[in-house]
Amino acid sequence: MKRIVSIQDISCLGKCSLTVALPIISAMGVETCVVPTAVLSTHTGGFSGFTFHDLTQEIQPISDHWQKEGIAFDAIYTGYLGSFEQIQLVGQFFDRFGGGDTLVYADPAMADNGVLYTGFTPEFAREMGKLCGKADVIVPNLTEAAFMLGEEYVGEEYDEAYVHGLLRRLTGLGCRTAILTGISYQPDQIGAVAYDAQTDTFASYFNEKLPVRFHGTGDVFASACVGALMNDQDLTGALKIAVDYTLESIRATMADPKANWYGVNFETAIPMLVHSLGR
Ligand code: PXL
Repeated sequence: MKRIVSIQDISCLGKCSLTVALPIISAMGVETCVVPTAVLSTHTGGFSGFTFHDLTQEIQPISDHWQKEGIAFDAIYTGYLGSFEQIQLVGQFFDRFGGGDTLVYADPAMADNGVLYTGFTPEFAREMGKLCGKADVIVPNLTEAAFMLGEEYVGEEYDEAYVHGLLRRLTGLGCRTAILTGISYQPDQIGAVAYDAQTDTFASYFNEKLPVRFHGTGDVFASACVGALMNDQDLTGALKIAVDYTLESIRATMADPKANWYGVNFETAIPMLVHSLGR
């Protein structure tokens, strides 16, 4: 069995970060270890008055212990990080546990729809860009990509040439592969486009675009995608599994009269995800 470690916060309620990564990656047959970087009562997208307990001081002791125990990981998956110091410590974690066959996979979860999440600055985004440069694979959306590169966010108006250029610039940060999520060239289609700088090849996969927007879909996509890569899917196969699963989670949310506003029903779509791995 393969083993991933996911480094991001735990939002106790809100269906994002670790409460999404743990069940999804585990369901895909991969051991999922965690380094919780903070405990929040909820995510920051739409709730007010949330609590935030910082766990920065735990990152180093946890990794010290694991190093003593001789633990190794098949992948390191980072998501939402709360401070410059956390970015620096996670970079050190890459130095310790990355290298060799370990896939370093970074989701710079910090922005959407042209705006940074509560508490983040353009300087923080540039620092996250440096961390992404140390990764093998990164999974930003268009907003995160623009902020990391210090470019203007283009909104909904872009074409394939722009996306391909952006992907090349993202790999210019230093990572081998960049995957852009939430790409839509046609009103009724949405998906992901990837670029592998080592082979100079693009991959893409699209499916139906529903006229809704939900919080947490980026985390659902990122978790399913790294889980698929750990199941030996190639880039195109991983994009397909992750896009289809995200769509199915959105469909399940729309079909549920008691759905929560703060996250998607990724839970009831898990059987479909496992099935898509050929199980
Ligand atoms: O979904 C990304 C995410 C993770 N963690 C926290 C967040 C968000 C997005 O808003 O607020 C705490």
